[in-house]
Amino acid sequence: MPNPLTLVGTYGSPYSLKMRAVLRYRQIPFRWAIQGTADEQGIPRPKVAIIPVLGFPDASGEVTEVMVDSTPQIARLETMFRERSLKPTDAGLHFLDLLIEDYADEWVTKMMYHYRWAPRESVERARKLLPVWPGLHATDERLERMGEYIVDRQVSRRALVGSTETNAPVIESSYIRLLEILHRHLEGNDFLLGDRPGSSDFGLYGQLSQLVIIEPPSTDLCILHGPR
Ligand SMILES: N[C@@H](CCC(=O)N[C@@H](CS)C(=O)NCC(=O)O)C(=O)O
Repeated sequence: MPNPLTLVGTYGSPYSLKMRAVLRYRQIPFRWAIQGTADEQGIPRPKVAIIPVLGFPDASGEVTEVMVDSTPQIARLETMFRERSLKPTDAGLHFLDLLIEDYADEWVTKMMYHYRWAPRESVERARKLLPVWPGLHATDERLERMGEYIVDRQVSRRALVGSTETNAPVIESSYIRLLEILHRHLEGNDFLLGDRPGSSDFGLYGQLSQLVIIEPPSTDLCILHGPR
């Protein structure tokens, strides 16, 4: 068996869960390294400090190359592994698959950020939950400080991501429309575009892994408008 890849990410990161699901579906051996823990030791830092980081080992198993950005990561995996490919064979479907993946990565992520960092109850939940994943053994005081740091940073970046009072109605109605479309579509289909998943399924899964499980307001909307 080849040396496993490494995926650095965390549970509150939609793109990390997207890539973790891709690796699992494709049955590619990998090691899951939680960002900010000792798991990350020895893994080179990427030029752009974002997660997930995909690490490639040399012949000895040491991670010597890393890359970020989930769409090119998926493309790279397509060149390395043949089995259980995500790429549709039909060119038209391939285009649609990439388009919907991009919609998930670039637009649905605004819904995710908005529902996590705008409603007070979500912010309070994230304040308690997010620090625990990298800090399971941290003291209560440290968890509190980390929660404070994360909340201050993320809430102050809301406008940068597009979550403003002006945009809120657009983001929120778009989320409900997505839920309703998925609810109807999944009644008769297992996947978005055929009988096996493509990149778009994983892109949407990553964002929804947060929206419909972690944040209370968006989870409630999901139950109301599209529980499938
Ligand atoms: N386009 C990237 C986006 C990755 C991304 O935005 N990751 C977030 C976490 S989910 C991040 O690392 N943000 C940097 C930060 O918060 O400093 C991808 O598809 O992987």
